[in-house]
Parts: sequence; structure tokens; C-alpha cells
Amino acid sequence: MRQGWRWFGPEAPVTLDDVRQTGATNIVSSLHQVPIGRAWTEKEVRERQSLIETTPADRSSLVWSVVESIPIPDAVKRRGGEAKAEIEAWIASLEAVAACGIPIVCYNFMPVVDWTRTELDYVTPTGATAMRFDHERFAAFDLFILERPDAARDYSDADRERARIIFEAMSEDEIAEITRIITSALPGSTTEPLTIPAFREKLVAYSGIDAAKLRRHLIEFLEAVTPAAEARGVKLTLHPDDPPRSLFGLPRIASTADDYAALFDAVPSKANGMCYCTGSLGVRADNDLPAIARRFASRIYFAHLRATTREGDGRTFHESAHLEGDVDMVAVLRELVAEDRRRGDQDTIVFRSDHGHRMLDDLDKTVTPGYPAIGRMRGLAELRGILHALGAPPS
Ligand code: DNO
Repeated sequence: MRQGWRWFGPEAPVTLDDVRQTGATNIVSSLHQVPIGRAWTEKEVRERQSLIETTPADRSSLVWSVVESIPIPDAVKRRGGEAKAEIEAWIASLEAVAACGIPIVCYNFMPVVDWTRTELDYVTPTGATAMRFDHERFAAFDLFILERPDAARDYSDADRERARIIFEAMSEDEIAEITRIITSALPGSTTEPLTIPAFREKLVAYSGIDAAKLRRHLIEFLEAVTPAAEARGVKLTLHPDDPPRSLFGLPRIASTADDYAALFDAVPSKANGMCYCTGSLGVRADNDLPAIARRFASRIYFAHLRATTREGDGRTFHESAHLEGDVDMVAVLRELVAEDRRRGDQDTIVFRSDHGHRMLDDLDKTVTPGYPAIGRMRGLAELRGILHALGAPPS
């Protein structure tokens, strides 16, 4: 397996020289500065690639092997009027990436909001902080801040009552804070930051789009883009929904093994692959992570490895240290290593230690939420340890 590291570009607090010290060798990055929907040019991709791959004297080299992500605009997910032009722009970005020899592209198909949390700095018993999704706080936002029409239908009486109590106890600052966390698009998101009115408008634009329709739109998208990817030797990897269930009454269709099976059956091209994310899929107790890895092994080109702990009835969760929480990481890595061995030296899986606790010096620094250096490096070191013990030291 190849050790990846998500790098947010030249302005990010974690530099490429920092990445070298973690032992990671493969960079996962995107042109975050390009507005969603605008086609990337080969020149832009090459400039970024040269920043990553020009190695200072006596330093170890890095290679940009995964683009995470080329964002898919909402018009494509809704199949709105601009969908065709947006898909053409997406293919143009893909071609620019392919021309630079970057072999893996990650994307997702979550409507309106990408990954979602309600707290960024939940204090864990070690004193490090973690990200958390609190179902009742989320319901308080949905029902009483966003005031989504029909939201009440999605919650039980008991949920609504607890959400009301939570909302009534919130200060103005807390309301502003949860609004910012949910609407401002967390780092790496492929959706636009929203104001509350814009959020409401986006939701209205999705009325009438249920899971079956959204799945059809994703299949149409894949039918349009996989020939270009396959012809250029690029693998596309669909990131799971995070969390893997409907939010804001919107459909989500990359949450379970059956969701992925439907997509692979409909579009069998080998370019149609999976970003196997244990942190996202693992939130559902009915997702058997090693079984999913085994079932789709040959389609897993990229992996995000982290753990979550479900709280209470399981709808609330927080991000645990990488080897803790609800995932059997050793069992997962056994499956991924077995697949790597089947592949030989060709196209081994790129993984990154996904997210990490904010700890030690990072508690006093400006960090990219979810992506501090030290917590991620702790995770990477632990994962590397497992790989060594399995007799498969990563490259
Ligand atoms: C969050 C990430 C997401 C992910 C995209 C993939 O930490 O996993 O931003 O990159 O959803 O397209």
C-alpha cells in the first residue's frame, strides 16, 4: 500500500516539508482555489504538480497520485439545465489531470452538503479534541435554525422535544457557531458555503429528487465520464456519504454495500471505483467494513482510514483515535493487503490516515479542521505499524 497525505496547497498550515517528516510519500490534493464547476486547465494542474514533485536537494521525493476531489456541481446531481455543460467541464478537468499522469480521482455525490459535523473541538478524555456529529444538535439546527419545512417528519416526537430544549438553551454565539460549522463547508468540501436563505433555495431545487432519481443521475454521470477515464488510465473513486444516511430530507446513495453494488453493476468499467472510507461507512452499525473491503477489493483504488465511535442509539458519533472506535482496523488492513498482493506491484492501494485528533502543539495553532498534522501523523504511524506486522510495509 502507498502512504498518502492530504495536502491543502501552498497556503495550508501543514507544508510539504512537514509531510516528508511524517513518512508519507503520496500526496492527495486538489485545486481548491478553482471555483466549483470551472474546468481545470492542464497548466494549472502542472503548476501544482511541480510544486509537489520538485524535490529540494537531499530531501525525499513526493508524488501527487490522487486528486481529491474534482467537485461535481449540484446541477449534475439534480440533472438541472446546466448538467450537460457541467459534465463536459468535469471531463475537461479529468483530462487535464490525466495529461499530468495523476492516476486516481476521488469525488462524491452528496447533494447540497458534503461531510457534516456539529462540533469541531469536542474534548476527549485524553485532552485532545475530536470532531463530533450530535444527532440532537443537528435536529435543533434543522428544525429551529434552518426551519426546513417538513423537517418535523424526519424526527420522532422525543427527538423533536430534545432538539427544542437544546435550541432554547443555545446562546446567540452557539447558534452562530453551529450554523457556521454546518453551512460553511468543511475543508475539502465539494459543495459551496451557504447562507441560510441560499441553503433553503438549494433544498427547494431538490424537491422531487428521491434516492432512485439521484442514483439514476449518478449512473448517467458515470456513463458519461468513465469512457474518458478508462481511455486515459485514470481510476475514479466514489467517496461514501458522510454520515452515511439522509440529511435534510435529501437522498444519499453511497452509504451501503448495496449502493455501491448497484453502481458497479450498472457501470462495470474498471474506471468505476471506490474510495473506501472506514470513517464514513463505519458510522452505520450494519456496514460490515472488512466484508465491504473483501466484496469490492478489486475496485478499491484509494482508502481513507479512520475510526468513529457511535454514541447512544448510534445516530450520534465522534471521531476516535485511528485504532479505537467501532472499526476493526487490523481486519480491514488484512483485506486491503490481500488485494494489494493480488495486484503485485501494479497500482497498489493509496491510503491516507484520515482526519486526526487535535492534540499537543496543534491545540495552540491554527489548524485545518479535521486535518491537524500531529493527530494525522499519530494515525499514520499506527496504521504503518499494522502494515509492518502484517508483513506488508507500505511504500
Ligand atoms: C472529509 C473528506 C471529504 C471528501 C470528499 C470526497 O474529510 O473525506 O471532503 O474529500 O467528500 O469527494
